[in-house]
Amino acid sequence: MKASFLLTLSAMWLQAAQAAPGNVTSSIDAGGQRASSANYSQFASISSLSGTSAQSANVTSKPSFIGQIYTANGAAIVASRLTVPETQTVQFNAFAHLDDGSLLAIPSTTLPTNLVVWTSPLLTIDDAGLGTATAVYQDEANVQVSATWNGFTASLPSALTILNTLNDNFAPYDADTINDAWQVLHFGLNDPLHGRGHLDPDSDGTSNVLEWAAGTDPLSATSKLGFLTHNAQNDGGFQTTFTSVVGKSYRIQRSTDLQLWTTIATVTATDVITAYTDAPAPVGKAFYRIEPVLAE
Ligand SMILES: [Ca+2]
Ligand SMILES: [Ca+2]
Ligand SMILES: [Ca+2]
Repeated sequence: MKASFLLTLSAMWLQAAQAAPGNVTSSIDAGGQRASSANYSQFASISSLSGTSAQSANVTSKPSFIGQIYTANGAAIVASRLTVPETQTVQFNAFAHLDDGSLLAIPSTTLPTNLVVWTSPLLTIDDAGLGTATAVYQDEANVQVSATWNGFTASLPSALTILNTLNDNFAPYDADTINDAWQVLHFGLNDPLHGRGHLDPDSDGTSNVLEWAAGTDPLSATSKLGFLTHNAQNDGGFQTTFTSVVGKSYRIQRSTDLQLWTTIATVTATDVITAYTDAPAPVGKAFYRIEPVLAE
């Protein structure tokens, strides 16, 4: 078996083996280009290294492949996309920055030696670098992502933008009908004891949901949607006035039995008091109510 293997080696190696049978002795030629022993042979030239051949069973050498020793002197990270809809994912990848200027991908693993620790204010990122955007109440630009590996910290070259695509999913104001941005505007980022939809923190008898729908101030008892005056007119018309918010639209509804309500007009307020005249009003009794048109 050894004899057949020897036939595959170069003439140079055969020369070394014959010179020192039974010993592992290296020899280098006069030019310093060739070195060989019973365990290896190597040929080097000025322009390139041709590689190393080895006889050891646990060593493999590839012709024309140069093994290198490198040192990591930094880290770098990239993202699969820079605009991420809320609750959706984005893949991050980390690289070691080597002393020869190249980048070496850091494999995803949970081994402590290779673990990349990701940080970001509005994303949760697992050990494999898969990030999930949190729910937001507005578009969030300039979202920074960084990673630490092996003592090096890297940041994305460009910050992310997380898009607000759902208006009622931001904790702690989620799933209560009201647009979360309106709640943050009036109650701050985290005040569910006053800001959730069913509550009435200004004790004016109008819940936050209705205050939001009407466009009124949920923290002012004098700011709420309601009728102010009613006047039957000589020509058979019936005029009513109600508090309003400039720019908001309201449906005027009428009923004669308090069962079936019919929208008779939709008006957009141009002042804090809006007047509407139903002419001619129905003969006999009639009831009116106003309903804010919800924003999209
Ligand atoms: Ca949202
Ligand atoms: Ca909400
Ligand atoms: Ca209220």
